[in-house]
Amino acid sequence: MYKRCGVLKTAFTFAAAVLTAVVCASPVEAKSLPIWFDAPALDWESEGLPLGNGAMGIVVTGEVARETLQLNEKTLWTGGPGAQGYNFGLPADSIKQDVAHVRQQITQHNGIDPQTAADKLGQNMHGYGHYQSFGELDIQYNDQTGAVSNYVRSLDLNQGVATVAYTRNNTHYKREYFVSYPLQAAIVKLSASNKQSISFNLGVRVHPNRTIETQAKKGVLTFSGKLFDNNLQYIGKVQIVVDGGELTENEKTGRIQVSRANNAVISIVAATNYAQAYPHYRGKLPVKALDKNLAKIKASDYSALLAEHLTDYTALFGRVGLSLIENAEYYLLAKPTSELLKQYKGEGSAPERALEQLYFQFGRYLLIASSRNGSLPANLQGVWNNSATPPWNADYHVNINLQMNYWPAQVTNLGETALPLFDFIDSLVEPGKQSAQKVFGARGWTLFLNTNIFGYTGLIEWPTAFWQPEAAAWLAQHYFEHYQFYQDHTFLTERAYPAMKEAALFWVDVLVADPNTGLLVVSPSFSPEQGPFVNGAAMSQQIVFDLFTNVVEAANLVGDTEFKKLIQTKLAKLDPGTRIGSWGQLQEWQQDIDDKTNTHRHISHLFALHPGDQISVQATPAFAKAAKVSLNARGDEGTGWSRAWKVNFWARLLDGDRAHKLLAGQLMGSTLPNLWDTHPPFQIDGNFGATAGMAEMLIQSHTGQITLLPALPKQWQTGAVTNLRARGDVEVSMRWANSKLIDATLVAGKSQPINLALPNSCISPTVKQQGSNKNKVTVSIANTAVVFSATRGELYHVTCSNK
Ligand code: FUC
Repeated sequence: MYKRCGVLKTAFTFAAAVLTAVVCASPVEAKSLPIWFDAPALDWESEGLPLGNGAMGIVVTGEVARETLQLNEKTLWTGGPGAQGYNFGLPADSIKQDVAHVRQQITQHNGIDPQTAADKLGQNMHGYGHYQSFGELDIQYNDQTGAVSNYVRSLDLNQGVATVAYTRNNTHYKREYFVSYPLQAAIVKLSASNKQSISFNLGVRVHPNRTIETQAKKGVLTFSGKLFDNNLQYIGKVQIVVDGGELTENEKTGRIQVSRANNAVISIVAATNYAQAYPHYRGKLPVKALDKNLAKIKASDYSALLAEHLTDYTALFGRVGLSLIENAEYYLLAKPTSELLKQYKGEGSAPERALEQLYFQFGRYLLIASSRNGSLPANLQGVWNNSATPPWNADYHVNINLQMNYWPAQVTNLGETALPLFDFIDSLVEPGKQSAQKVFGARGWTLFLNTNIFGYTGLIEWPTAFWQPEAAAWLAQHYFEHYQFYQDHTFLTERAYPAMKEAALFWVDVLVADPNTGLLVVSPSFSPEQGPFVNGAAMSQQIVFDLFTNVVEAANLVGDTEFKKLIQTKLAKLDPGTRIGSWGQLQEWQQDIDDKTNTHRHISHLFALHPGDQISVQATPAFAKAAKVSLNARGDEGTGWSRAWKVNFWARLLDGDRAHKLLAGQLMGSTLPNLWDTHPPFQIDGNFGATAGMAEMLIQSHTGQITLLPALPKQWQTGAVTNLRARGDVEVSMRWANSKLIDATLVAGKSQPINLALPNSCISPTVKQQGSNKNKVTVSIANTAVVFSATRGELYHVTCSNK
């Protein structure tokens, strides 16, 4: 499934960008893509360097004398079964009457306020829980005296490896960190320029909300226990293998002492007895699997462990290269990243373009590090959390946040990272059916504002956010998009369609005829996270429209004719949620009540523009114009994720300069020194949203055409990108200079007609099949649209002769 153009790193020599070169076929030497500091982190949140393998995460703060290495394992949560009062958020049966009552009140009063609705429908949360920090390694180094010089703490995105290096007492110390997906372990190597220089004392700390037993034996420190809240069991093992020196365990303190080793390899494995299985969510502690991994690590050379990690990691990360400036590495190495960020103004200078390039790839890096097959999906903080009570529980909010986490997955060619999302969605279907039944007496499945890892699909009490029954429909969009980008029919039939169909079934039962228009609407409906409870707010309608449209297409592909017909009938009667109001705006509600001065961070009524495809400049210009009016009124400020969403909106409106302005605003106003997005506080969705937005500036494929460089900002005059992905299972690489496309290469995973929309500056485009005797492919060219028939696996080279 993942093949074709070789690994191409980000540096790209523009001098060599001759027209005849094929981008895919010219890999350049791997260079580092670093986020770095010249000091240890003073603050975990803003200066820590994150590493992860989806299931586990560590944050490198790199203190010199006494290092705290913070650990995460994604299934360690309080709450859920076993926690007091946990009921999946399911309300009493009487709620069905309450829903009917609220619906009737809405119609009678033309909308009601959220507090009144929440008084009827809101529920107190019981036993919802929080994502937990797994613990901290406490490493006290013996070399405590003497000045420290040449300190560097860095994370190389090209390798997924972090390093801490410094000199003290004429010895150069180096610590190297990575989290291996193949071995499911975090690995740290401590080494030094002089022999016998590695001496330290290692222990663990955990939050006091759990029991802990520690045991130090045979070079392994085991810590295990149970969370008080829900009795979830956890176990962590820290194995130390030394070269030379002496290793002693202290049974009493549960610490391990290493003295005068030449180097040491510390490996950490961790697990809980959580299982992603409704309704109990418990399995067995996989102690044997942990021991097996530690044994493998012990039997291997460190270099082999690292090589295995690099092979695994670069296969994903290396797929897409972006170059916005020649020799970006030079600028990235010239100053610590936080300095580059401080000086950033979004003016397109060389260091700024290098930083943007880094920031784009950081989103891809974070997705690989926090979402790999077999783990839970990336939560509000990915996989990184150092608290027992993190903001918003570090959960899964589904009125934008979880969805935004996965926006870059398809277009930046990391489809595998979405697999945890699909496992998660599947695991929500069963409890979601209970909610659909309980709250609405409906078939299908649903959930509302937020969920945990224990199938919470019910309601909470927060008046201005709790009601969002469209969440399942929105999540189902990801299923269909994955199919569109990868064209995997088995995935569509076996995974995507069943969940999409159940989500649609819910709306077949729940939509009601609007008393004013007679059209089918969602009621009660609430536009996140403001305004009144109404019939048919724009976002509710647009999400259902998106789901139904996708289900019709999917039903057609899988041959479910009956259901397709049913949904088509519903679709014909559905209020599409797109109305233009008195000041030219796209209405957020059925009534024309939008306030021009409203700058709320949620821009829900533009769902149809992005991530939906109901509105586009090409197909629905009047609505696109109205969306622009709304977006201008909302302004260019916002929380981290809100700015990121706006990058995507402006890209879809084909306004690259404005998209860049939003991106610059995000870097200047919503980005921490370690490049994590801040809401505030740290919330990872904005990282993912911004990376997706940057990709959307370079390629779009939601209109049935593949549009190249649809929203290129003036700051990105020259650049190259490799192997972005378009719908239809097509990989696209491009180069451009003087803001004009030079050439592009395309490889399709299946034979199909390709419809390319080229930038206006591309005069007399040609298409050639690489390696073919034929000079040109049969193309039809109308204006700047190029249509040609692509054969599976063949490489097509498109060139422009730019004037
Ligand atoms: C939604 C947003 C908030 C925050 C929270 C986690 O409710 O409105 O801004 O991002 O999710």
